[in-house]
Amino acid sequence: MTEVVNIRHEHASIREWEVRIEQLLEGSARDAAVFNVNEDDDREYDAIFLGGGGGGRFGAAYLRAMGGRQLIIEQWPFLGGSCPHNACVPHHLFSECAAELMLQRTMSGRLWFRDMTDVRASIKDVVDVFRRGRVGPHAIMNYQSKEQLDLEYVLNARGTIIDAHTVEVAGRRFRAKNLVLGLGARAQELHCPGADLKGVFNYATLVEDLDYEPGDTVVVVGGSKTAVEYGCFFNATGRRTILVVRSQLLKTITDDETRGYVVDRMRDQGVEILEGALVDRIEAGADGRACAIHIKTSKGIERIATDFVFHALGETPNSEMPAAALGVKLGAKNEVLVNSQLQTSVPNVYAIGDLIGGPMEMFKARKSGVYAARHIMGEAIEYQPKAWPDFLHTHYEVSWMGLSEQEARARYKDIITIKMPPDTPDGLNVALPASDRTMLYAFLEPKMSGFQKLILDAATRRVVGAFHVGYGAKDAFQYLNHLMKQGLTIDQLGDMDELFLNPTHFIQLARLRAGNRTLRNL
Ligand code: KPC
Repeated sequence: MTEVVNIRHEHASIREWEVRIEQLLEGSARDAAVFNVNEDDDREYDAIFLGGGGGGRFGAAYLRAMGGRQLIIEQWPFLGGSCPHNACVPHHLFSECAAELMLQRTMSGRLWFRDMTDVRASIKDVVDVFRRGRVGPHAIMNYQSKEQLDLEYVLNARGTIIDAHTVEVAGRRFRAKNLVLGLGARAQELHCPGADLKGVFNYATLVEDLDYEPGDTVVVVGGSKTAVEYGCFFNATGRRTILVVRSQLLKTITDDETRGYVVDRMRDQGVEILEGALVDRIEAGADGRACAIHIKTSKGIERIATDFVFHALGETPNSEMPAAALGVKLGAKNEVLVNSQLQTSVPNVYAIGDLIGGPMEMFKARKSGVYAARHIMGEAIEYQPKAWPDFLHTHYEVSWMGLSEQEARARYKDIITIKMPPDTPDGLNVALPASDRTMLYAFLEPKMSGFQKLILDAATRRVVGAFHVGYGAKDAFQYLNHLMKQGLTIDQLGDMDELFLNPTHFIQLARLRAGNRTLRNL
């Protein structure tokens, strides 16, 4: 029988939330449902948000801010969903380690940098750092949602959909005018003999289950963002890292030249990339843990000894319950189908976030939640994720927006590019770009100092695409993308005020060319 505690009139600090969440996750209170429900409010709920990840939390917050009444029901003992628990936050931690380790290895023995020749960083230590620290962000989510956003929620108990207006949780039924489904997605399974062995991980099981130090060879299955992000971290720790990719690595970077720079630098770091390769089976050792993986390529089957296999094959929406309970229509990838008001095929039932399919990104989760809330509260809205800026991490941060050079050439008659390093006989071996956190590379290993490219339509002088490999440009791309959609020209870009060398050189390079009546490459 689930114990129920209503904390509505308690006001725990962030630190007190950390302790409570630890108890709820692992300790004495594991089975207690946490109710933060306003028993004094007799209004009907405008919406129950089933799932308190980024979508549910932002949607609920917006609806509350607009004067509505909401309830979030979340099976984990914290809000924020997979982001702080096993997805974005650990990925960013690991990617920061990858960047830091690449710098230390590149500078090894120079300046103040220690000799890194025989240094192998512990994967388990970093995972443990995350595991110990993640209740911090969890606690902030619960505190902020209750004390600052005045949200109602039920945590640590699974909600069951009864009908389009009713959810049961911890033995109690809640009714609302609308239901907003934000049930998220889960890692797709690897299907091959041995896939369930100890030593085979995905992004979620890695941070829950890793209880040994992986050996000197890591095999990553997949060619997506997640595969690359985790693979580059494993590589940076000092392990042989092999990426097994069914088709082509990082197809998501649409600009060939940028993708080439990114993949070449990964190879320089020693990442081995097997394209056109499939997993045949994973072999168990005497201890029951994976001891080798068999890879099928055009050359036949290759056996690679490893005690650590990581797979990243995409995500499957958690649509089973709403499909069974409500009959919401699903798409080909099990995503809940919604219109541009986030409405499902069932009246008064909305769906948001990863549950509605790609892009499974935080901005879409949060925005779709907010747009659903606005529609529920009577606003005429339309939302479809399109033309968003994007990024991934290798050992670098890679950011992009708009059209690749090839796409732009197919669409426009006359395309101009502005690049750093420029096309000169010296190739990449010049000390530019010299930007945020690439200054040491620029001076000591110029080839590694990044790559930047701006793509312009000469006729309108408009920016139609931009690509950046380095650090610190993600923030700029959030705003640049917005400006590009409003018709940003080279003249407007060149008239901005750059801060030092700038995370991107685009402002000053644009200024150098903006005086040309007929634009030219740079
Ligand atoms: C702590 C942090 O910003 C990462 S977790 C974000 C979850 S949420 O704010 O609900 O999107």
